Amino acid sequence: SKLKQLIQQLPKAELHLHIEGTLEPELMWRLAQKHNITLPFASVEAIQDAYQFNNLQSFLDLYYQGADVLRDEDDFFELMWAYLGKCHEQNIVHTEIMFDPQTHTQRGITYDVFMPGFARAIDKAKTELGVSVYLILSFLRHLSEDNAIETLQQAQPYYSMITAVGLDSAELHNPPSKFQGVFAQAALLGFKLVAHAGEEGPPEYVWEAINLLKVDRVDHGVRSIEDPKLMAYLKQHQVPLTVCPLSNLKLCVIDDMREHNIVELLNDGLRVMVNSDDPSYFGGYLNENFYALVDKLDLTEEDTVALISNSISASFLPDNDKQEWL
Ligand code: ES4
Ligand code: ZN
Repeated sequence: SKLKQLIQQLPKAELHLHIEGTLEPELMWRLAQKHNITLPFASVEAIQDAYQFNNLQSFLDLYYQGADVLRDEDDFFELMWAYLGKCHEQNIVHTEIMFDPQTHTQRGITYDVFMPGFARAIDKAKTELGVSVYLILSFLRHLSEDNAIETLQQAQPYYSMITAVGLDSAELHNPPSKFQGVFAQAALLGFKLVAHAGEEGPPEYVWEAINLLKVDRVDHGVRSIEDPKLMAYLKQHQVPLTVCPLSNLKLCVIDDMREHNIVELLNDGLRVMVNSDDPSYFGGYLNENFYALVDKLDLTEEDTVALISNSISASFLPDNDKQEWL
């Protein structure tokens, strides 16, 4: 359709993407063979068939298991290079990518393995594809704050590659308040701040991310709609919400895409945009997330342009660079 062509053609930014969530079954299979790892799957198709989730935790279990095939620098290069190629195909001109250091350090893979792999792919994408890339170091919230502090310290040789810190993994029972100390440290080091909140967790967690962690953006935040005072605050301060439609559907945050509240949030004046989160696991990259909205919601051309313009304006690019795309 004309609207889908517009979505494909417009220059876009992606602000909520976990690099470990771009690991396609084919690459997982190939890396398992390369490293002599026995997967609990009989084929690439069996991996794909296992991607049916009831909630966030049932997904995270497979996501951490999948990431175990990433062992050497070349693996991290290949993972990053494949995603940045997708960005080029989909006219994503700028992307702010989360990576989970603890997913790797916990199994003995150190920063000096994954960071040089990422750096090589990012440099190649800048020169060969013209894609602009920022990195967000994301802490696993099911682990302790002390472990997060140690993880931030271990990243020190790579601070110049990192724009922001984030907070992901199991939201329920791991509120933002648990990470106040490490976020304060990261702010002092000059990092921008983001946190997942209001995905499965209540609006109170969004308030904590804003008031205690002092985040610049909220990842997901779709449950904010349950709290009118919070909605008024998000509108007044134009706090960006990085919404992920196919993710919300696959993790049963909603039962049907026709129930998704992204258009309501947009029409209420909130700064929302579309993102793919973990595209390999949730069945689509950025454009497919837009197409799902076009197919199931009454998304207008005006809505589409507003969502895409929000993706640029809510990025951490300097104002001069944003202007080029707005
Ligand atoms: C995640 Cl969808 C989602 N939520 C929380 N943590 C995550 N890590 C990777 N994807
Ligand atoms: Zn996420």
